Amino acid sequence: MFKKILIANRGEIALRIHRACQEMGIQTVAVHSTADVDSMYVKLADESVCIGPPPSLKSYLNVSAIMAAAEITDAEAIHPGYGFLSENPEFAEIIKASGLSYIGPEPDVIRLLGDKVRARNAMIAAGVPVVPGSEGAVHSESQALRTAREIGFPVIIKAVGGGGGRGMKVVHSEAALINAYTVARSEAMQFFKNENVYIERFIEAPRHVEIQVMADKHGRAIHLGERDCSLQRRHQKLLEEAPSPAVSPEQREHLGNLSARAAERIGYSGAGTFEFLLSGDDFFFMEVNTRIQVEHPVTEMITGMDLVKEQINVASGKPLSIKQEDVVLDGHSIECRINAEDPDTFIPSPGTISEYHAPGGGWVRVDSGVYQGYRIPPYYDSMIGKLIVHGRDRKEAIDRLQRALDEYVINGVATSLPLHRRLVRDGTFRNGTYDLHFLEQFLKNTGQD
Ligand code: MV4
Repeated sequence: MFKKILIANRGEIALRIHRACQEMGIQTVAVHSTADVDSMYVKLADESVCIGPPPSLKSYLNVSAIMAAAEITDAEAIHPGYGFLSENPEFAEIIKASGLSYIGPEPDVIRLLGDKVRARNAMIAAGVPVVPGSEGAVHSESQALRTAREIGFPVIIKAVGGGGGRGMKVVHSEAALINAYTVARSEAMQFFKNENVYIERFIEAPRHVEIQVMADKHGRAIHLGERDCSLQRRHQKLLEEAPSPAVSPEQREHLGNLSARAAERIGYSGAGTFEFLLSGDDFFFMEVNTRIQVEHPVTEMITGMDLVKEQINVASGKPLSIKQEDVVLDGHSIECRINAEDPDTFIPSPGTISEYHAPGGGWVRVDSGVYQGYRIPPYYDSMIGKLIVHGRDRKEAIDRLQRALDEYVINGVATSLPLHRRLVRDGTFRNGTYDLHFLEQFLKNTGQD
């Protein structure tokens, strides 16, 4: 096992990784920008290294500075967390070439899944259902038009190098296709340095359901059920839950096994998320996220497994700690993302937290790196923490969430707490029938958007 791990991230996830290391007897190295010296994760880490000024490009995305920090502290492995360098195959390659371990999949697997057309083809080969769409990238206007006619409108144009919802164009008619195709290509070039795009049939009001997979370096993968992440606004998730209120035990087992077998086929190792859209009774593969995700705690709460510890275990070469038949999904868990932002306009609200009181009691978990008197810097993502609850069933989890949200005090900055408090009292949320477009509608109806 590793003796020392460098955590190439900040905020609540850096603290989350530190805690797993602590319990495993592993020393931690925190890296931080000059804006993050006062962060909780920096205070708690065994060692810390300043890697640059506030802008991410000069600190958390600065590969040379991070490698230098690993070198001077004698770290044996690097955990990338989420965001920043977490899905960058070159970063993983440099770490391996330097004789260190990367806590995540092999660079070539990250590269394969980062190319959305190659990923889609790998899933087709593994028997995973995909949306009807173009066979690979679409290289001309006439090919775009032919493909769209074949699969039928509406269609969605996506960047081969994209993902996470960035650079997509929904097209409702032939008349709008050519212009959308041209714009999509130029935006793809601009955002992802790859102009290639592909086309899929657009699924109108689906749910976002994702399967958590964990794989070791000995060719074995298991699944840990699904999370429902349909409550989102502009591709920013606001609340996640497990299990999904829309997935039956039979669907879970089927989709879970398909995902785990696909992971084994492509030589996957570490934690991975297979993203699907659910429309009626049909599942369609979207993409694989090759990192630990923000919403991983809801899976931890219903499985009792520590996913970060398991990531570290399998990265060190150990086999999976648990067999598929020993995975038990127990009860229901919900996570609220707490952002320092205006709950109506979603404009970030950095500043000093003047009063802070986190909720407590049984089956309530708070993953956050902030404290009373902490100054939230303006340079990074506005998420300052997550409130996670567990209940024996969905109703108990929601009632507990409502109670915990009412207890939570964060003053000095605007937060998403008031929005969450309205949401947990909403009938559609409570009956579990919401889809991807529900939140946008909810914000309109409650007159706050
Ligand atoms: C889609 C879609 C409808 N039809 N693809 C956005 C994130 C990326 N993983 C895929 N996304 C979508 N792809 C087809 N063929 C709708 C979305 C989508 C979405 C998906 C998941 C979570 C939030 C979303 C919000 C808007 C659109």
